[in-house]
Amino acid sequence: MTNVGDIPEALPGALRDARHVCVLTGAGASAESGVPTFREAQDGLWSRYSPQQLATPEAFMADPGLIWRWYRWRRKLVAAAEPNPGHYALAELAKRLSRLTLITQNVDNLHQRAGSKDVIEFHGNLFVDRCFTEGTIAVGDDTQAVPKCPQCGGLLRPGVVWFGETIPEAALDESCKAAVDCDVFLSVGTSSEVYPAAGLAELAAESTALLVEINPKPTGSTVFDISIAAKSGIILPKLLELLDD
Ligand code: BV8
Repeated sequence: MTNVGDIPEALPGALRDARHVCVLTGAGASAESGVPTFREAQDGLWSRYSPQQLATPEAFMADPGLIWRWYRWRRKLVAAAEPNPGHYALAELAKRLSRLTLITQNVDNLHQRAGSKDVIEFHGNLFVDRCFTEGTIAVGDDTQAVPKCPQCGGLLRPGVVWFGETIPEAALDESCKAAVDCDVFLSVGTSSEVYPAAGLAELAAESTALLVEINPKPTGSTVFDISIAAKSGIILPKLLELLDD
């Protein structure tokens, strides 16, 4: 059922009565903060690249300098962005509902900056550096075009999960458990194209959960009971308001 822009009457009550709500966010949840979504054309210098080409270990090994320039451009852009009303509403929902698990595909730290706690970072974090060889978190010299690992002297890389890389085990395990256990699965601002993140909704669909997606555009996913065709920065604060009605 697609509701254009409005919230089905049963949804606030379903959230209020839920023992456990699982929320998965994607790049669309940060769109109203001015952070380009993953598949939107990138602007300027980066417009000739597809993020999927750049966000890979192969691209990093081929030209670590290029990849560091891209991530540093994104760090600057995201650091200048502010959480939007959708981020704040999710942080508040977690305080008001019995139990809310927040899983994000985003690497922009905006949920944490909006006050969300225990965020499961399914694809890592843009602001963390890791040793490319050891995988350990490290702090390099940011003045270097390609920072080096202070422990082993190897290359440092951004602490995100690239295409072709596995999801951090704890994040994957905790996310699957929440998807299976939840009474409501709320997907916010994702095209549901990237796996295994997109598989979490399919996991929830195998149980008795109510599945809801919030996205102004239709996604290819067929597992959702309710699709709200609207922006998350509009709908999530409205949902919060309706909780008390
Ligand atoms: C892996 C970090 C095992 C980096 C990212 C099946 C099973 C397993 C794997 C695969 C599979 N099929 C294919 C694969 C491989 C691949 C994959 O899924 N490819 C896709 C392209 C088909 N998956 C992997 O490689 C994953 N690893 O599975 O390991 C393995 C190992 C080897 C070989 C095989 C398997 C790792 C994937 C992680 C990649 N890293 N990010 C970085 O950021 O630099 S993914 C990247 O895509 C971002 O994290 C982004 O969040 C994520 C998903 O995209 P979305 O968030 O949905 O963003 P998108 O732009 O697509 O959509 C935004 C949506 O928002 C739109 O629908 C739009 O309408 C909506 N929107 C816009 N404005 C708003 C809005 N919504 C609400 N409000 C608004 N205002």
